[in-house]
Amino acid sequence: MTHRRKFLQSSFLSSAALLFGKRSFLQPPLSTLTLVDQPLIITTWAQNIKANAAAWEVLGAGGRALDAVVKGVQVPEADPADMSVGYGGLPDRDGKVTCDSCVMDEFDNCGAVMCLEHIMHAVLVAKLVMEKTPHVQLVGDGALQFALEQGFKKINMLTPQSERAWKEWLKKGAYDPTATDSLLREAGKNINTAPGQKSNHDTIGMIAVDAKGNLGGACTTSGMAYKMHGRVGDSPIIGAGLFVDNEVGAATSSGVGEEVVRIVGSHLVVEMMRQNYKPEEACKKVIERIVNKRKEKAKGLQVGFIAVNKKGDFGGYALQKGFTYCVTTKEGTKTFEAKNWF
Ligand code: SD4
Repeated sequence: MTHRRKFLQSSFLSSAALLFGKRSFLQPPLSTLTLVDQPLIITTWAQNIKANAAAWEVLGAGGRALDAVVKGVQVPEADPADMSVGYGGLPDRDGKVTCDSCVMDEFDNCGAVMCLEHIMHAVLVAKLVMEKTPHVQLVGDGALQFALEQGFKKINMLTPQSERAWKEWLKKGAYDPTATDSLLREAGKNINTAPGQKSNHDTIGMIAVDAKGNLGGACTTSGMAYKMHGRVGDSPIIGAGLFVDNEVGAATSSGVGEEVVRIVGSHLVVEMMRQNYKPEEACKKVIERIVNKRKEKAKGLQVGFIAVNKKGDFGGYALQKGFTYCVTTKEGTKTFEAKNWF
């Protein structure tokens, strides 16, 4: 899919260079500083239109892609009705809500937290890891310690609703992480359904192009329901759950994290776009990689990717039916169902 947009180039390069010249972060080559007059947000799951609306408040006002996505993904993080992201997320098998989150900007700066407990907005902690530490990833107790030092409040992330669902699950306690619950339910399949999980969407991955033509992305989740304590999926891993390359494009994923990590999925999607595949084709190539590697097993898995390139083309592709995404531009928000392999 292509969005018509005007690119205003080179005359702005020197002022852009001045603008960014004082930043301590890494800078992109000047040739990538292209001004685009139509910003765009693309987000996993059609139901995330409220998140897109929040992100658009920043992007539509000329703000930076990174700031927009960080604002947008906080919507499901704070929403107890969303049982796969942040507050009220389904817990691990020990009843602990552990969150994974990462961000990446147009300068290749990135930050992540993994297995973070007790903090509503993991994405804000990930952003501070990027901005205030010499590191990219903080994990578990160390991530929590950093968050508390930064002034975040410790809260109970397990809502009565998610606790009820977990207790229901405990009656059987069987965990076979072959596919994500809601994805397969949407696809009309009955594999690995988590009892009590009402939410019909999963991890939020949001990527955006801003008015300057720069890219940014965020991905945040409470991860696979009833996972082993300490398990980390693809979502907070730069290159797996999210990747941004300001010369090429950005991609993010939802689905069974182990399968995405195995092939460093989002990075691979971006590399496909570097080889001139359009975003949907790039996502399909990477899904094909999973199919080829996992053979029969792939039939019981769900993984979906979305991507956007520097020109504003966007698209998505999934293993199974039911993977949706939403796109916001100045013309409004549209939702799409991705094509699928099986
Ligand atoms: C994970 N990728 O923790 C996440 C879960 C997810 O749709 O996206 N579910 O593996």
